[in-house]
Parts: sequence; structure tokens; C-alpha cells
Amino acid sequence: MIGIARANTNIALIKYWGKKDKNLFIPMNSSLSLTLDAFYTDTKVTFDTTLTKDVFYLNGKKEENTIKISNFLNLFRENMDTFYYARVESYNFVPTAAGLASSASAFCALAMATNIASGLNYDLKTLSTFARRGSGSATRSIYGGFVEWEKGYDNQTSYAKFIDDANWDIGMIILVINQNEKKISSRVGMEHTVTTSPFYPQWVQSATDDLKNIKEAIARHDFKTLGEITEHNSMKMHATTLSANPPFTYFEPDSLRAQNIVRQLRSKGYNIYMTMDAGPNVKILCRHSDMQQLKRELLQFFNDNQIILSNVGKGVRPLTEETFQQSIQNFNQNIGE
Ligand code: 2P0
Repeated sequence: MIGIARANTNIALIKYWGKKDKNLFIPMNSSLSLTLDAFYTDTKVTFDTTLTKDVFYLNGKKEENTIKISNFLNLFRENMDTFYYARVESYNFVPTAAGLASSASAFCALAMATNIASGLNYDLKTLSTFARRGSGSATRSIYGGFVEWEKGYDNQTSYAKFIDDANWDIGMIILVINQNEKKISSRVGMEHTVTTSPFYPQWVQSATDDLKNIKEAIARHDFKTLGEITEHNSMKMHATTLSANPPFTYFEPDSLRAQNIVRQLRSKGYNIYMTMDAGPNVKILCRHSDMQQLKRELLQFFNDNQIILSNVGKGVRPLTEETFQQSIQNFNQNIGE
């Protein structure tokens, strides 16, 4: 009746941008991501016969609104013989300064913890279809390294596929531009784009071609092509927001400044490429062996706390009670600093 899990977050290199089915979270196009080691969520789920409603503690604090969590738990409860309410305790190790969304790691960790607590014990492929229904990007946090989310056409066929462990000198640097909450959530932004941008059909076609080409580049460990496709795909996604009606953008003045710095460093010979999501931060895909030197270069333009280095992360995994308790201690110590 107890399950504990850790899931890392992921950054899409081929973006998920648009839903075909809003209820089932079936995307318009398949996507591909890199799982990151630096950010993760630890979650414990306890089904408890003494509870009269679901309770949710986030980072040690009781949350009043449990609707999203309860709806998600119901997906599992529909398949259980007996209905139990649950206590969900979740810790997000996504530095507050990072300004990154944590829904990918959050729903993936919740999916695995609930899977264990319920005794349903679905395999990873099926588990990814559950994670998907919390948040689309959570589908891909099931595995480590490079992961594809195969768009599929119904609940069973839209799932995560492991592509490659990315163990060939790959790293990512997150440049924190702004940690404020984004004005237009990705959920709202993508729907507005699907319904109003005349470029949207081209996006779907182009992302499909990019996915095929990036998988070939990954298979032959061709970092340059991997990076070029990543950067171009991100810019194309952002071009659909500028062509929506009314238009909008996630770029901020400092995002453009960061983009120019990336181009400048590239012209100095660094093998680096950028990608951006539904927010102002810029993520740099780089060689792992260049990360420290790149950090020194970036410190000329950014503060130390704006530069986060990340290794490649692992897939979702169970945690012991002991590790979970240690994790809470670490969390509380970091808050106290
Ligand atoms: C991605 N993003 O592939 C894309 C690129 C943002 C830009 O997935 O509505 O929080 O919960 O399925 O997963 C962020 O959107 O959206 C996202 P929902 P989600 O990473």
C-alpha cells in the first residue's frame, strides 16, 4: 500500500507542441528528449484505509487543492479492486531559481509511486501512458538518456520509447533568465497555437522530419547534426507562437541576449546549440567535457546562480524509505541555507 519513486525531468530536443486529444493527452507530433540528472522529484504514495479524502503535501506543506492529484490517482484506482484514499508526499528538487517546470518529473514520479502502492505493477511502457495523462512531457521521464514519445492514436499507442543512453559526452547547461511564473502556460499556449497559427500544419510536418533525422544522428553519435536539428526545431516551435492570432512569445529581452552569447561562443569554436521551452530560459546542449570551460565563459555574462550544469539523467526508479527520508533531510537543509 506504499510506493516511493524518483523521476528526473527532461528537456525536449524535438518539441511536443499541440494536442490532438486534450482529455487523453494525445499529441499532434511525436517528440524526443534528453533526461536531466540535475532536476528530479521524489514522491511517496500511501493508500490508507483511515483517510476520508486524498491528502497532498508538496515540499512538506499541505496543499488544499488536490483535484489534479485525485484525478490522476483515479486512473489507477479504476483498475484496483477496492477504492482507497491516498496520502501523497512529494519533494521537488528543481532549484527554485531554475524557473523550470516540474510537471514532467512530478507526474512521472507519482505514476511510479502509485503503480507500486496499488500493487498493479504495470511495465514501464504502460506506466508511461499513465504519466502522460498527468502531463504530456511526463511520458518521456520514464527512461534516461534520449527518449522518444511516440504520438500514437489512442491511450495504449501513445507511449515512451528508450532511444539511447546518451553516454557519449553529452551535457546540458541551463541559463536562468527569469524565474517568474510564465504568463501563458504551455497548455494554453499550445492550444492557442494549434487553433490560430496558419503555420501549425507546417510545424507538424517539419517536426516529423526532424524526429526522423535526429534519431539517425543519435544512432551515429553525430553531435553536430543532433545540435543543429535541436536548435532549428526549437526556433520553429517558437515561430508558431509569433504566427498565432493574437501573437505571443516566450522570448524575453534577456533570452535574445543569451541566444546571441551562444552564437558568439559557437563562433569561437564551441560545439553548442540552444533550445527553449514555454518560458524565457535558454538551455544549451553541449559536450560534457566542455561544461566547466563553458561555465567560465558564461560567467562573463551571467551570475553564478544563473548557470546550472547538468549531466544526463536516469529513468524513473523506486526509492527505499531510507533514501526518501535522507532526501527530505537534504531538502530541508537546502531550504535553511
Ligand atoms: C516539451 N513543452 O516537449 C514541450 C516544449 C513545452 C515546450 O511539454 O499540457 O507541461 O501538461 O501536456 O507537458 C510542456 O508542456 O503540457 C512541454 P501538458 P506540458 O517539453
